[in-house]
Amino acid sequence: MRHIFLILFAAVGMYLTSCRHSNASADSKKTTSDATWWKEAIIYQIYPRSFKDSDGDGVGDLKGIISKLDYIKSLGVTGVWLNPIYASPNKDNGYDIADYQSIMKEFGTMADFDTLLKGMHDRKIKVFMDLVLNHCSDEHQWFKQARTSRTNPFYNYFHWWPAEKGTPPARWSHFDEKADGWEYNKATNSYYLHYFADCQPDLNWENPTLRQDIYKMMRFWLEKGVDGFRLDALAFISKDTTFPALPKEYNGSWGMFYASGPKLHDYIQEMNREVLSKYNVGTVAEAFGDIERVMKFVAEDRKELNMAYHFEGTELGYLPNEYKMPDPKGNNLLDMKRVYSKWDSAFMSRGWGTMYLANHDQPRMVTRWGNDAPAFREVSSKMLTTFIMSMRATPYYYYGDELGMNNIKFDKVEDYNDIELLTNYTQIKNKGGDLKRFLEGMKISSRDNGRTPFQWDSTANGGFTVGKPWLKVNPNYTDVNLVNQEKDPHSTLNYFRKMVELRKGNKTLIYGKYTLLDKSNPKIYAYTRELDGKKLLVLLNFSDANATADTGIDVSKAKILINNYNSKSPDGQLRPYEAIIYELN
Ligand code: TEU
Repeated sequence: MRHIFLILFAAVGMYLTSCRHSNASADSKKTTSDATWWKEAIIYQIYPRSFKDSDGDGVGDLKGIISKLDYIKSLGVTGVWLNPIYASPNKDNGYDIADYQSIMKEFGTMADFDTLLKGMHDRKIKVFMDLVLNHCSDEHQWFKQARTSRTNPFYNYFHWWPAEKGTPPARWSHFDEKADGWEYNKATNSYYLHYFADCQPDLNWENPTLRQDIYKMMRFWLEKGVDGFRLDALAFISKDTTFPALPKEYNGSWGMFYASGPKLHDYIQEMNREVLSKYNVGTVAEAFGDIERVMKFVAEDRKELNMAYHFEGTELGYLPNEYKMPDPKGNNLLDMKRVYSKWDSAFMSRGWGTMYLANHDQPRMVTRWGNDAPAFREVSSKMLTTFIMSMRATPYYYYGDELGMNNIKFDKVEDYNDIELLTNYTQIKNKGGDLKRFLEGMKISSRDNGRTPFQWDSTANGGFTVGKPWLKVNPNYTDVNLVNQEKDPHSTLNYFRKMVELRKGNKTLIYGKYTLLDKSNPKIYAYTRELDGKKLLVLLNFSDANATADTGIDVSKAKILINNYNSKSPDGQLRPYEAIIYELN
């Protein structure tokens, strides 16, 4: 949340060891012997709203996904994460859930879901559902009831501050124009808490009845056969319900405070005992915080969850104290190496990480981390794919990145849909801030850049819909589309498929020890992966110029496993955005 992550992660320096850190005893613990399917999985994230529209209403839907199951299978991925598909008024595109056990009407029906799940399973693809447990929609029956009276049994499903106690202690809200986390409700003469928009009231996890309802709902999906959950904003579910004034050390770092609820891990352990431990389920937490905190979600002995995101990588390259405003100096590869190496070493002996460069909260990876100029879009997309797929963490690969889809870069605020952008725009406008500068920055960082519809072919709207798409399709669909890329053996699409097969066939890429090389090279990210005597060398040129890696490794006799250029690399030099994986023995 906001720039606080930059502050959060600065605090973990002490925890770190050198990037070249090697810990033999820890390494030996992380071998294929503790393999589980979710460590070996390659997850493809689908934003259902933007994947494929089957009925012409301009919104993607489940039947649309069903019609593309063979395509998904053809990618070689082993799992799919669906962003929320539950009934929702869609103020935050499904992250405001009105009914956890029914399907959003724009997306279809429960029968469609069953067909989708079976279709995935028939193709040996696991399905991860997105679970939003910190808050629901103000249109959920629980809240509709709760807000009618203080004596309503659902009143305690939410957090309230009675007005007779005065104004509630300040809490910040992420999607609120006033940034105020409390909203007054007349019928109960009390304020309800919402860390996100005021239409997303926070659920009261203190209430055991609420918790049991949540667990029952989770069992409902698991009994249907879903294979995993991505747990949205989970770090925020526990609150100190005395609502003390924010402690000084959290002054400004709201997210860190929100992620420190006193009973957070009691709840997750209870969820594990009551639900997760009874199924072969994979779980991934949006687990905010530094390494110490994130580890609590996933350290095996704690019996909580399996995998965690860190946000430190995607927060790089922005100006401090300005939300998602790109630093004019651009990205600094040295920072990137430091962050990814640090998290690799954190997960070396405990827990398990995830590797992603994009998702529905991020812009397109090629624009942000590669180079979307025509000369480099394809090659830099392939290089980033190589990075994601060669790190020791489960890859989460975002739909459309296999085509090298890039940011749409809207000029006008009217083109945007995202509640986050629109809220921030209004805040800046109300303060008389520089809206032009804001919109320029958002061309790089806004979430809608990553939410434009999938580009299937060169027909109208990229073949996504025959209607009016809910969000504009990137006009480059006439060139950048699936049909074109299927025909081209060297397309970004076919490169992704190759990289998927390489990872699946190579335990070293999944479990092998990671060692950063040529640490201070500002252009090249180089590392080895080693397992059971096998050693791979990954070289990634993150720059638009030729560059030389100083790894001390002689590659003259090494076998090239993959290379994003179609011809052999000239000795000693990596071409712009070149990526090579060598097998060294
Ligand atoms: O995001 C969690 C979150 O804390 C957000 O502030 C996130 O950091 C921000 O969106 C980045 O731009 C999750 C979902 O991934 C997001 O799509 C939802 O909007 C949010 O929860 C509320 O449910």
